[in-house]
Amino acid sequence: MERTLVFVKPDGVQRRLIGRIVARFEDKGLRIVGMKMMRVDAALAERHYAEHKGKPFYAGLLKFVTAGPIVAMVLEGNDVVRIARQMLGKTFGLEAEPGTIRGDFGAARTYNLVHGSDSPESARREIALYFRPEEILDYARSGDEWNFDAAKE
Ligand code: IDP
Ligand code: MG
Repeated sequence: MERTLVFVKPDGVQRRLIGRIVARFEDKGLRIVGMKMMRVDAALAERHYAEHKGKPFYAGLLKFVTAGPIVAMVLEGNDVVRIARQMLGKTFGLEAEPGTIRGDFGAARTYNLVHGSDSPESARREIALYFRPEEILDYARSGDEWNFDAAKE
């Protein structure tokens, strides 16, 4: 099944939104197969956001994601990359639709609460940056037969 990397950014942790953000993904029926609180150091931030190097917001972005602990998750589900991105909403809370995480919890143009991989390729790359293979657990939950389409399992 497809996997994606999602994390609650430092602003989400500081604003005490960890539980409410994680609950969104649980409510959606997605399976959390890895989760940890960690600190992003400068080296990891630079690797993760390499595509943004040279952009005006790059320095601020590195400062933002390294400012405090994050809560990183690997989510699993059919089409989970697209689904998680949809749940995040547009990049900034002041544009994101109500009903999305960014749309419901934020109104800023820099702090945007959550990260989500933007493609299956990015997800593979990013999961490997944040998680060791043994930190990702292969398991089923009782009731998963009602969450995931049998044909796609
Ligand atoms: P995404 O997180 O919605 O995929 P990207 O364009 O990939 O958005 O940018 C990565 C991150 O860089 C954003 O989540 C945000 O934290 C930050 N960022 C992007 N554009 C800006 C900007 O114009 N000003 C400040 N920060 C930005
Ligand atoms: Mg992006």
